[in-house]
Amino acid sequence: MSNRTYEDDELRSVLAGFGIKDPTDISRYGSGHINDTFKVETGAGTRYILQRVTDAFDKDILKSNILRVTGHLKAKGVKTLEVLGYENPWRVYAFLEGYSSVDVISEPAQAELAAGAFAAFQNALADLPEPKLLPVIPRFHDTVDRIRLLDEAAAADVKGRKASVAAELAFVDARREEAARIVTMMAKGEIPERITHNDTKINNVMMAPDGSNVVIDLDTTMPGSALYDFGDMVRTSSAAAAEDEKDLSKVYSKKEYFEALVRGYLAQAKFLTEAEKENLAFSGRLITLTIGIRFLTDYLAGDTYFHTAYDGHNLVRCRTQFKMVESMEAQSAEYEAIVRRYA
Ligand code: ADP
Ligand code: GN1
Ligand code: MG
Repeated sequence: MSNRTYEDDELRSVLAGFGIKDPTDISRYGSGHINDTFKVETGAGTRYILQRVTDAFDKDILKSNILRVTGHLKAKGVKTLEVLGYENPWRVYAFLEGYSSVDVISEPAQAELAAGAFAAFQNALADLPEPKLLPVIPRFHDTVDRIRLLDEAAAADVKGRKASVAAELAFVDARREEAARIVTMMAKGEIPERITHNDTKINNVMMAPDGSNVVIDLDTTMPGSALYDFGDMVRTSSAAAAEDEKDLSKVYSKKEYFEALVRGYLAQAKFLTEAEKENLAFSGRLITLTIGIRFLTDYLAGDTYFHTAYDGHNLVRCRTQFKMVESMEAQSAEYEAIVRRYA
């Protein structure tokens, strides 16, 4: 998955530094786009997750945030990632035995469970003691700023790809105005800042057969909006197909999954204000547009941020996101009605 390769010796010496001296197998793991993740098997049978964190993050802020967030959750008895060692840029987590994640949902119950898990996560962090968590990446979900970065990448056109994405650039152009809605409301104080996860895609919650779950990928847990968390659930958990499905006829947002998300989220997110509830349905479209813009920007910039498996992968992902946006736009009235029914 990653564009970077590692020698076995390098990984073994990193593990030895963490006191893990008997690895029997070290292999690439999961389908995350950002960090380099390995599953480590040992002679004693204990398994670990070894990760090299991306250079795109402020690593000192990241380490401090992760230790504070996991420490707080653990102290409250909420099952979370167990940090066994952390020496930038490497860290080791206990392997979550008995839990698994999916990339695409296959039944509404999974969507309901994931939404409840992320709402409970936000609840559990609401009383994290001061100081505020710092952003590992500033303006992470700021759609206006993401469009500015897209404009810059298109102007620079370092790979000569701009001409081939005229339709995608026009798609963004047609939505510039609505892209500002949430950032503007937050700046005016009309939508509150909360501690949020900021990367609520479905494979960032691990589930066990008994229905218990663990929210993982805590890298972007920082001040944000609950709407961004809900929106990213809609992007990934209401999708009928994978994020990089090439056959766009298979790509759409499923109403029954959306409804399950709303049900699961509103059952637990009792903290939501009226303004937040009024923007829940819109947030799905907005975040999906934003992530599509980020894939397109990375495509224009030469695929430097997201891991890609083949040439053009980021453009495929962008097109999938924009198809999802269109699907949500077409169902907008029904989605608004679903939210009103549960709110
Ligand atoms: P990225 O930021 O690149 O998405 P993640 O932290 O989400 O990295 O990890 C990538 C994948 O590795 C996850 O989607 C999950 O499948 C798996 N994973 C991560 N942490 C653990 C863990 N502690 N136990 C088991 N699997 C894990
Ligand atoms: C990345 O880390 P991962 O693969 O769970 C990205 C998200 C995007 C997502 C798109 C830190 O998530 O913001 O929505 O890819 N994470 C970061 O699949 O940029
Ligand atoms: Mg992840």
